[in-house]
Order: sequence, then structure tokens, then C-alpha cells
Amino acid sequence: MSTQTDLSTIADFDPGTGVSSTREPIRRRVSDMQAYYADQEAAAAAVAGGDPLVYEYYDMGVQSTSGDVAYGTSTTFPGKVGDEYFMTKGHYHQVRDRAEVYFGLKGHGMLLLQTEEGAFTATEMGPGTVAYVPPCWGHRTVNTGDEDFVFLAVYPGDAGHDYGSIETTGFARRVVGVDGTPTLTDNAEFAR
Ligand code: S6P
Ligand code: ZN
Repeated sequence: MSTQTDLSTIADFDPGTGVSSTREPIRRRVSDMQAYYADQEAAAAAVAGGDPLVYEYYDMGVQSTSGDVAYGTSTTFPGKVGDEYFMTKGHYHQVRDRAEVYFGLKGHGMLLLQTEEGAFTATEMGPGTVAYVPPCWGHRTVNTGDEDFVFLAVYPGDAGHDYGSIETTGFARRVVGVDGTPTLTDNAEFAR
């Protein structure tokens, strides 16, 4: 059996930083996801004050077939919008039953998981943490520390990404700083 994957296109990355020297990252600033944050005044002020980079991630270029295993690194920078920590947009996989494994490389964060049926759970991540995203669970990561939060993500090549569902409903919980401690709070705008 032959594979159509061109191995010369498969990228490597620095396991200390997540950075790949051969691929361009996808970058998200506050302005790319202003409506995701609870404090709209703080989000507007952040955009006006320089529009900081919230996160960047590399897709390492594996082709999107069910037999391939895609992987990438993701870096969420330290920071907050209001009292809410910097986070990824979050998504379900387009093919819902495709699972994913995260492996913590640097810094500290939280992985939020939810189902479309209303279940929610969260797990803390740090260097060496292995976290599993089961089939059908939406996932978002949050940097709860004061350095870059970096992890490796590995998932089936045909998983795809559905951002629209999270954009519409939000996540059931937000992660905010309460007296300096990352704390899960109910999201008042969450619409199941
Ligand atoms: C891909 C995996 C991660 C995210 C990355 C950015 O399935 O879950 O590589 O793509 O953390 O998050 P998001 O929600 O913008 O794709
Ligand atoms: Zn994913």
C-alpha cells in the first residue's frame, strides 16, 4: 500500500517553544475574537491599545485523510481581557467523533471540554501533562500562568474544525482571575 503524503512537507518544531522554522503559524489577536470575551469594554480597550496577540498555532502540514495523523503546536500567550485569561476560540471537530491528544510542553493552562448535550469538565495542564479530548467534545485552552502556554496536539487527519458552533453558543464556563487565582465561573451568555 502506498501513501500520498510527501514526507518532505512534514514539519518539525522546537519542543521547548512549539515554534516550527518551516511553517507559518496562524495568529489570533484580540480583534479576531473580541466577541468571545465577557468584558466588551476591556476587549475594545485592548484592541485600541495595540491589539495584542492572544495565541498562535502551527498546522504541521499532514494531509487530511482518515488514515493520516495530523499534529500541530499551539501557544497561548499570558494576558487577560478584563479579568478573563487569554484563550483560544475553541472548536468541535467537523467530524464530531474524532478525538485528540494534547501534550503539555511549556507553561500552565486549563483545557475546557464540553459536549453539545450540556456536559462540562476542565483539566489543568502543564509541562508533560497528557490530556485527552474524547470524541464529540468541544475544546478550548486557556493560559492561566504568566509565561507562554505551549502544547502539542495530535488528531485524526480528517477531523476538520467547526468554529461556528462555539461562536454561537460560547463555552459553559469562563476562566477568570479571582484574587490572582484562576477560577471557573458560569458563563452568563452561554446558550445551549
Ligand atoms: C486542533 C487543536 C489545536 C487548536 C489550537 C488553536 O484540533 O485542537 O491545535 O487548533 O489550539 O485553537 P482553535 O480553537 O483556534 O483551533
Ligand atoms: Zn481540536
